[in-house]
Amino acid sequence: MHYIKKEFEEAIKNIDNNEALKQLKAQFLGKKGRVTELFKRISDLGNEQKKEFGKNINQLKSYIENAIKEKQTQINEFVKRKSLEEESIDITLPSRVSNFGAIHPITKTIIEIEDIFKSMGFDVETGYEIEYDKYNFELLNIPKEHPARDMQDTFYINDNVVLRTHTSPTQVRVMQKKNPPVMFISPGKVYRRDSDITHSPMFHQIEGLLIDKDIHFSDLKGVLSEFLRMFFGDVPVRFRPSYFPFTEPSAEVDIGCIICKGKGCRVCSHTGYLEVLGCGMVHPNVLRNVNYPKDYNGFAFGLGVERFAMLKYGIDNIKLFFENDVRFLKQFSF
Ligand code: FA5
Repeated sequence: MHYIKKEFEEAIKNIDNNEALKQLKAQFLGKKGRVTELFKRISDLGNEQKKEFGKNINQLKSYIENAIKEKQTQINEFVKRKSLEEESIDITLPSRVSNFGAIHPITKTIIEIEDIFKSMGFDVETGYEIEYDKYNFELLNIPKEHPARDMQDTFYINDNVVLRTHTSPTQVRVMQKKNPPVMFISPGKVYRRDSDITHSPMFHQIEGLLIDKDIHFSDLKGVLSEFLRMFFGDVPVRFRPSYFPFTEPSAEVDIGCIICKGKGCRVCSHTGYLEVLGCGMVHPNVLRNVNYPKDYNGFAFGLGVERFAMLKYGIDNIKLFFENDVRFLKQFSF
């Protein structure tokens, strides 16, 4: 019996996991285990010996049971400590960077322009992208067969409905709804059959309209010059006579070329200036079409958002805005 105990003690010394411990238990206490075998030998003994032998086996059995229990506790504690060590958090590691979305450069430009005009007291209105011919053209003093219709290549849905070619129809819609004075800008998508590196079939415009008593061309010049200074910084601004059917007189506004600083380059066709928007005093026919009183007048303007964004961020191809290449868009996530 003594040698079984010794054998057990030798074996348990080297055990360090639950599986091996289970095997050891079976080896000594299992059905065919060393201790169980001893019990079978009792029947061969005389009465006196039986008692002594039985007592010794029971002592050995409980010794082995206790030793196994103790080992089990040691193994459990070891496993727990090891997993705590392995799972511990290293608070000195740098954090993982999340992939944040960013505002699209066109949306960003619209927000920036809106903020400037809001700071001057302009409201923000919205119009319709699918528009009646009447609003896109006729009420803006562009009757059918008028040559000015050729200025904007139009997507027709049917004879009377178009994808709006500019944001100017919003002028009429707001004036029909509100009595003067009105003072608002209106951003949105517009559509033309047009496509090259500076023209896209879908692009964004921002319309502006101010109607009140005693409004002069000098007010138009003052508001737009201040807006351009706030958006582009200190650049030269030039008003050039132009033609739009819905304004009279009409003008186009240029800023000193941002690329060559006015020296003349390919981008500004060696003129030193870049055209940025169209404007003018609202044509009396347009005011008459919305039944505004005769003592009210005002000015309107319309600008291309992509053009503003391209100039501000030095982008040379309008398509980049719409290809949704994340590498391009990421550069604006500041
Ligand atoms: C107009 O659309 C007038 N409605 C602007 C206006 C409003 C004048 C109120 C007077 C009073 P124009 O066709 O020039 O004007 O377009 C305005 C701007 O839109 C242009 O200066 C240009 O920057 C931009 N633009 C025109 N076509 C495209 C296009 N296909 N892709 C991108 N931008 C364009």
